[in-house]
Amino acid sequence: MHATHAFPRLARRRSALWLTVCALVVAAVALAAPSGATATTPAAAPTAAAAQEPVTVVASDFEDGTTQGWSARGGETVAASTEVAHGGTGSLAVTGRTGTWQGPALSVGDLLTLGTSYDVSVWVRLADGTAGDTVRLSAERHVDGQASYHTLGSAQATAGGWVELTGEYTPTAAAEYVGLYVETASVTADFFVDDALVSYQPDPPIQTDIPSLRDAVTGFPVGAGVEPSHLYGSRGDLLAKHYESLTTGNALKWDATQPTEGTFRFTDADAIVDFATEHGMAVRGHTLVWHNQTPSWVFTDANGDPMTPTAENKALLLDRLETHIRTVMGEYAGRVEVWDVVNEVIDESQSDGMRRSPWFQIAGLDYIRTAFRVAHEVDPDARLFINDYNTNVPAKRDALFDLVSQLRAEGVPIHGVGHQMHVNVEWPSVAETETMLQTFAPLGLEQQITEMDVSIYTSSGESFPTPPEERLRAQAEQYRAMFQLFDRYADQITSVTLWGVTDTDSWLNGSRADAPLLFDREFQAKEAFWAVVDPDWPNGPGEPTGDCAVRYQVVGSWSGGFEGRVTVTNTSAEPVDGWSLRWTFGAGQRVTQGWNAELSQSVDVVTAENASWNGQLAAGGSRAFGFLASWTDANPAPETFTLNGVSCTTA
Ligand code: 9MR
Repeated sequence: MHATHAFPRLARRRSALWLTVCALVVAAVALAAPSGATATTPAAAPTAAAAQEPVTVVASDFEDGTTQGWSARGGETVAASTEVAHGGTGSLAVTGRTGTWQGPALSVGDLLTLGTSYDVSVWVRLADGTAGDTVRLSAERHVDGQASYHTLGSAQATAGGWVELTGEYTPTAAAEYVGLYVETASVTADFFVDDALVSYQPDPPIQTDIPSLRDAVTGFPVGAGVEPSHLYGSRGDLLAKHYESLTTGNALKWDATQPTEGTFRFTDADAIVDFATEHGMAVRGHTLVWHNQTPSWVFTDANGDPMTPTAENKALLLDRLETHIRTVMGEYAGRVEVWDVVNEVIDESQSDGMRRSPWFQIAGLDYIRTAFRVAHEVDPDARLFINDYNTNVPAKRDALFDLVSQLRAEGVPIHGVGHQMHVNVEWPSVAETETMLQTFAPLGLEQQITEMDVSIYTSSGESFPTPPEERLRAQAEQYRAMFQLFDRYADQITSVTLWGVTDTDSWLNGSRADAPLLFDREFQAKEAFWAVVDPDWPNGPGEPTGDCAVRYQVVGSWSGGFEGRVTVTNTSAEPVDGWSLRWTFGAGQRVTQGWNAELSQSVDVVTAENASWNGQLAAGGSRAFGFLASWTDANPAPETFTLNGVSCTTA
C-alpha cells in the first residue's frame, strides 16, 4: 500500500540476522561432527551428508557377495545372488519358503534414534514364473518380550519385475529388538530384494542464544502439550530450553492407558513423565475422563451389548471409572501434580448445559462426582481440573460456571478450571477473554490455560500454502495481548500451556497447513515468540523506541461513547512516505468513525492509515486525526502504538 517505509522493520531485520547465524551454526556443525557419522550399517558406512541433506543409516546393495547383515526370519534361506539385480550385479535371494511371513530381516534397532522419522525403501522382485502377489515391507518390534508388527508399505509385484516398497518408521520407545523385513501376502515363491535404504532428514538446530520462555515469562509456568516423539532431537532441545511444564497430549487418554479392560499401558506416558522429571518440569495429566478416545468396551454392558441407561449399567460404568482412575493416577501419584479429571463435559445447546456423552447418558452428573472423589482419594495432593474449550463464549462459559458452582457447593473436590484457548488471530477479543477469567474468579479456584494455539485462519474457507506475513504479525499481536492479559491475572493463572512445540506438530494441520505455535517448522522462533518474550517487541531486544511519538487524548466522553484525538510525530531524521499507526484497545472499545485517517478495527486491533492527502510525514513533523468510538465498562488508553511496525514512545 505504501511505497516506502522510512521506519525500518527491525523485527524482520532481526529474523534475517538469525537466519545468517543459523546458517553459520549449521555449517560449523556439519564440518565438526557430521550427523549420523556414529551410526554404522551392516553394509557400508553411512553417508555423512551436509546438514539438511538426508543421512543414510542403511544402504544394502549386495554388491560384495554377502548378505550385508540380512538373515532369514525363520527356516527359509537368505543368500547373496547374482542371478538378478536391481542395481549393479548383486541382490539377495530368498528361497525355500513355506510360509508367506518368511523373508529377509535386518536388525536396525542400534542404528535408529528415538523420535526420528526414517524413510525406508527396498526393491523386490518375485522369481520368474510366479503368480503376482502383494509384497510388504514391515517392522517388527520387541518390547518387554512382546512382539508387535507394523506394515510400513506394500505394493503389487508381478513375476520378473522389480517393484519398490517405501514407508516411514519413527521409533518412539525403547525396544529390545527392531527389525525390518519383507514378506508376501499369499504366495510362498522365491523372491529377491535389492537396494534397501534407510535414511532420515536431520532436524535443524535450535537457536540457543535467544531468551528462554521460562525466563522471560515470569507470572506463571509455560508448558507444552507433547507426544513421546517430541522428546528427542531439536524438539527435545526446545522443550528443555523453554518449557517448565509438559502436558501429555494423547499418552494418558483412556485408549492409550487401558485399551482393553484390565490391560494398562504406560510406555508413552512414562517417556513424557521421565523427561519432565529429568528436566525439572511439572506435568499435567490429560485426561482421565473424556467422550473421545475412550474404547467402546467401557460402554459395553455385561452381555456385550452397548449400555442403556439402567441402574445396573450405571454401577458397572462407575466401577470401571473408579478402577481406571485408581490405576492410572496411582501409577503417577506424586509425579503428576495436575490432572484434567474430566474434559469437555459442557454442551451449552442443551437446556441443562451438559454434553450428552455416554458418560452422562448412563450416569448423569455422578460420573463427574465419582471421578473427582476417586481422584482426590488416590492423590490428595494433586490439583484436579475441569477442562473445556470455547470457555470465552458466554453461553458455554456460564454453563461451565453453573456446573462448577453446583459441584463445589456439594463438596466435589474441583481445584481448577482449564481453558483450552484454541483461538485464532482475530478471535476472541481480549475483553471477552478477560470476562472469561473474571467469571470464574469468585469461585476462588486456580485457572489454567491448557491447550493454547492461535490459528492463522479466520474462516474454514481459507488455505495458505505458506503463512502470509500479515497473519503471522496478527498472530504475534494476539499472543502478546493474551499473554499480557494472563499476566494481569497471574495471581489466579497457575500455568499456560501451548498445544504442541513447533508448527509441524499441531493438531490443526489437516487438509490445510496451519502455523499456530511459537516455533516454526524449522524450529526457529517466530514473530509470536518475540511478541511474548520481548518487552520491546516489535522493535529488536534492547533497541529503543522513539523514532516516533504518539499523543492519545480522549477529548470528549459520554455514556457509551467517546471522541479520541491522536497526534503522531516523526522523531527520526528521515521523512516517512505513507504511515500506518496501530494500537490495541484493552477493554472492548470499538471505533465507529474517523477523520483525517482511514481507520479500521479487527477485534481489538485498530489500524489508522494516512488519508490520501497526509501521507507525508516530514522529519520532526506531526499528523493528527480523530475518531469516535464506543466503550462500556472502562475506557483505558492503549498502552503501545506502532508506526509502520515500529513502537513509538507515548506522550
Ligand atoms: O492433540 C490431540 C490430537 O493428537 C488427537 O488426534 C486428538 C484426538 O481427539 O486430540 C487432540 O487433543 C485434543 C485434546 O485432547 C482435547 N482438546 C482438544 C484437542 C485438539 O483436538
